[in-house]
Amino acid sequence: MLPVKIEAISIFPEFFDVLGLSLLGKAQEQDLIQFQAHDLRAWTEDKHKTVDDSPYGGGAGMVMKPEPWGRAFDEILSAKEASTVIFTTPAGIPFSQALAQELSQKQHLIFACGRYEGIDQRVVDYAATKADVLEVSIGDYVLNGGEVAAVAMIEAISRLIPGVIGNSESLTEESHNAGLLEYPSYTKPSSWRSLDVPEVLLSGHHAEIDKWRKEQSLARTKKNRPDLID
Ligand code: 6GU
Repeated sequence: MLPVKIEAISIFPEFFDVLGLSLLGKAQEQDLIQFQAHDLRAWTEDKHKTVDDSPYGGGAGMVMKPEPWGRAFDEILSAKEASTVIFTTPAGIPFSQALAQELSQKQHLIFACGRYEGIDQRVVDYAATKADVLEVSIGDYVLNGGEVAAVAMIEAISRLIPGVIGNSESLTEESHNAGLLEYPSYTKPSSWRSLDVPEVLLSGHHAEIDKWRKEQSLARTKKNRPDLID
């Protein structure tokens, strides 16, 4: 199997250094995933490596100018392979486990990370003439840039790529939970600082344990995420 290619374009490629750690680092060593972070400034042509300018129409902040992005896509997108470009933006569609699942089936992903007040919209329109394009947000809050959001999405996507997680049971167990939050977990010791592990988990009675876990999932979901119930 060809490795899944995941690239990121950013003015702070160092944000992606963390992807060399842990499971994702191993997945790259095993050639399941090929990850590469690019510095957008490599595609500037002026002495100051300018990537932003003031917005047409006025307003606060700066907008990322289109030319460096255009050159980056011309180099990274090839006519030979199908690519999906993900623009990170708080104005995007919500990221979800379902979207992670869908993106984990792709052969080539490119995360285009905006900073400042965003990227000139023509960059998105241009990329859409060469690739599948999505504008994606990780939640209803504002980050200074898309890098941390891209790292979160890359981790969620990568662990769904076959072979990346040794124990594929952890993946099936998660999907069994369909729609509800995970039940609480415990390990040894059975008593710690006067706090005891729930008796049922020590009983070895698997039907009772399953029943208890389902109840806990439901109770936790009602408390923490009532919007998920129905
Ligand atoms: Cl993808 N980018 C930025 N800058 N802020 C965000 C976000 C993305 N998702 C939520 N907030």
